[in-house]
Amino acid sequence: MAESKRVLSVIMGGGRGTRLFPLTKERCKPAVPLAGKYRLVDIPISNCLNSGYNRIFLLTQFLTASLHRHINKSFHFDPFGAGFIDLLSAEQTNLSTSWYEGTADAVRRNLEHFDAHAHDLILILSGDQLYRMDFRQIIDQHVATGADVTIAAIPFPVSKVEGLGLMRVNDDLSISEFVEKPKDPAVINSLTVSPALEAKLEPCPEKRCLASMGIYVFSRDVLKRALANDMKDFGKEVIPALLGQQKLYSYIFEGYWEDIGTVRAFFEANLALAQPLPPFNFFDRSAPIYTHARYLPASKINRCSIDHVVIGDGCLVTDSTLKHSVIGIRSVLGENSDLEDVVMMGSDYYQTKLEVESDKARGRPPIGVGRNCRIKRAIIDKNARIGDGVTLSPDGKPDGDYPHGVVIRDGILCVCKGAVIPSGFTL
Ligand code: ADQ
Ligand code: ADP
Repeated sequence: MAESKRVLSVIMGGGRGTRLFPLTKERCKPAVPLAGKYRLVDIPISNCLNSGYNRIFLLTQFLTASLHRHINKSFHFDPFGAGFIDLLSAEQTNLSTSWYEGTADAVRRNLEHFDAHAHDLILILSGDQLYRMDFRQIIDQHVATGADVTIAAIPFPVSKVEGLGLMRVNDDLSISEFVEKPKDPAVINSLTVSPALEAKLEPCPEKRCLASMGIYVFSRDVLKRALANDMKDFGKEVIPALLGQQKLYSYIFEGYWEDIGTVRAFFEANLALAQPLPPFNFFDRSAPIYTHARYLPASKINRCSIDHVVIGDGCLVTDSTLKHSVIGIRSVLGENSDLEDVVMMGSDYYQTKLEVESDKARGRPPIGVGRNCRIKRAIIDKNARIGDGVTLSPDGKPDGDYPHGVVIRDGILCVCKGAVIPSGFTL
């Protein structure tokens, strides 16, 4: 049935990404590296491509150079399949001189770009979530129910619903109530899943609510009418305004789904990949996650102790102890260093032997982690230079800015992109 409707996908690439700062200091959210070799945007793009929807718009506005490079290098479409990924950055027009002022505003300002392509339905996706979904199923349900709008909804434990839109649904999955990010426990309690619906779901010991995943299917005309005003946000304004006016249905998704919009969520979602059985499976070949094919050499590991670690291509690690960590592409680690609970993003390029020697002669550590370092509970952003004998851990320290490009955020120590940490530094 999915083939009977023509679908355009729109990925919301993010506002300023302040909750992911400092990872978004020099790049926009979709370009943030993930799982040692990917970027956040690869997830929604791969879900679209694996579902057969290859006409994709990516809406973004800040620091887009690195995102443009990634998209251009990674996703190429043959001329016969009509596929594309179009990056739409906020731009000044005759009608507007400001930035996108929210998700609905971003979509509204690009409606004319969508209109240039034949379509019946628009699939709106978040750019900062880790999940695998076959979108043909939500599209099929949207068509079968005759819905105007379908919202993907996940049954989520009450203890984790803070910051999410919650809904109540009827037996036929039509939405009867929607509250954006309720804080009041009484409201949250009043929205818990009914026993009748609970009986149809996979069992869970905790009370649950149906949470919006921020994934919407809109029929083309409904979207236009819904945005013919000055509402800024889908969750806050557009969806509540449509309730009772249009046919709103939920599509229930019971797989793994993680919103990775904060430093803590980003850190935990990455480290979860190092678990014995990760909740998100990058090894599933039936729906691969696509990214830039770099043709790097295989990693070389010399005399190391390695326990539950994901290692990207092209790394060089010697005489070190790595535990429960993700080590990104082109990482170089010196002798006798210990890393535990570390997400190291890796490097954009290799230094030549000459460059490393010249760095050392100038007292500047080369890119990577030096010798005799102890690093715990940290995110090391790309191209960071960590000298010898450096100790880094956020334990017992408050969130805030520290010397040499170190920031503690959500209790996790972040070494900023390109930071230079001198030998002997201890935090
Ligand atoms: P949030 O994620 O908090 O809640 P929002 O800030 O609107 O909602 O962001 C949605 C997506 O759009 C994110 O990927 C974000 O990066 C992106 N985005 C935000 N502002 C943007 C802009 N100006 N331009 C381009 N992209 C932008 C929403 C729903 C909730 C739901 C959660 C699930 O409102 O109901 O529960 O998603 O994560
Ligand atoms: P980020 O991962 O932080 O978004 P960029 O997209 O800006 O990084 O950089 C990635 C690309 O830039 C790499 O493919 C690499 O080829 C190139 N690059 C970046 N810095 C350098 C450098 N100093 N020397 C050579 N190439 C570089």
